[in-house]
Amino acid sequence: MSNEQIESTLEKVRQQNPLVHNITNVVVTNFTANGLLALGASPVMAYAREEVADMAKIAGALVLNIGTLTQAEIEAMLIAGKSANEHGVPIIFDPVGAGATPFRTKTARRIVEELSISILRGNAAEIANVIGEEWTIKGVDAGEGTGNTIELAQTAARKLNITVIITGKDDVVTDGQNTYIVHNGHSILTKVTGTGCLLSSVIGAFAAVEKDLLHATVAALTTYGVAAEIAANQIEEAGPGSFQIEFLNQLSKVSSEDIRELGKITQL
Ligand code: ATP
Ligand code: TZP
Ligand code: MG
Ligand code: MG
Repeated sequence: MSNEQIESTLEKVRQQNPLVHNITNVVVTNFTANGLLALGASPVMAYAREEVADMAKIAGALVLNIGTLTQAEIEAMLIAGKSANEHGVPIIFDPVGAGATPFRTKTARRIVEELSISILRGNAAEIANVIGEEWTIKGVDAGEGTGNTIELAQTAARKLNITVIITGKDDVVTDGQNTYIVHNGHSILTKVTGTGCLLSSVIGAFAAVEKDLLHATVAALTTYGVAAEIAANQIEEAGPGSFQIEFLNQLSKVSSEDIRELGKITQL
């Protein structure tokens, strides 16, 4: 995939301002809305069973995130997801903490079974737990598993028949046939909560404007990683508080030239 394709997809997000319906966790709600706005998308959070079907059907993408799960939210996610499926709206699923508790693991598996998910994004431990592979996990952060993340992503994509992204220092994207590694990003992303969750919603914004999901995902990951690198460079040694703010600035500013200069993608 060329940098030109990535640039034109980012341009489409900024021109079309896609509506992204998020059913996400209480930790990251504000950061997610601000990150989507900065990028040029239009965020909405809607959780009530009474309205989620109506919201999902008018959205460009639906993002489901189980970070602070409740029984009521599970019901809302299933209603919203069925409506999205009926209306051809892509669903991005972030199985935060799958494997940490039986409630999360069971729910994550239920969501991939009962809904037609387009894109699954998580750390290696979460993806392994969604498909029932061995991996370790502590809380919502990745465990110390040393398995091969490329193989794991490909296995998950083939098993579930969807696009899978495993993030970490390098990000793996695969539909089971074609696989890309996006090398962009910065370690300070791990010091701000919600950078994974916001990424899943940003992928939603790109999937709303680009039907080729591999293409949409690689474009989202590259844009996000390049913005993080520029933000980290701007704040020098200031720390995670300054980074969080500067990252929002850079999501709004990251340009075609930046992507051309800094984008680092390998196709396997
Ligand atoms: P975890 O709970 O394991 O931190 P997460 O849901 O927060 O998972 P991450 O894997 O941290 O998601 O991915 C969020 C973003 O941070 C991605 O863009 C990823 O490339 C980037 N990232 C994570 N770790 C690093 C790192 N060590 N170096 C560079 N970028 C990183
Ligand atoms: N606890 C429940 S959800 C959440 C925490 C800390 C946020 C996780 O965000 P991310 O993006 O996976 O780091
Ligand atoms: Mg992280
Ligand atoms: Mg996460």
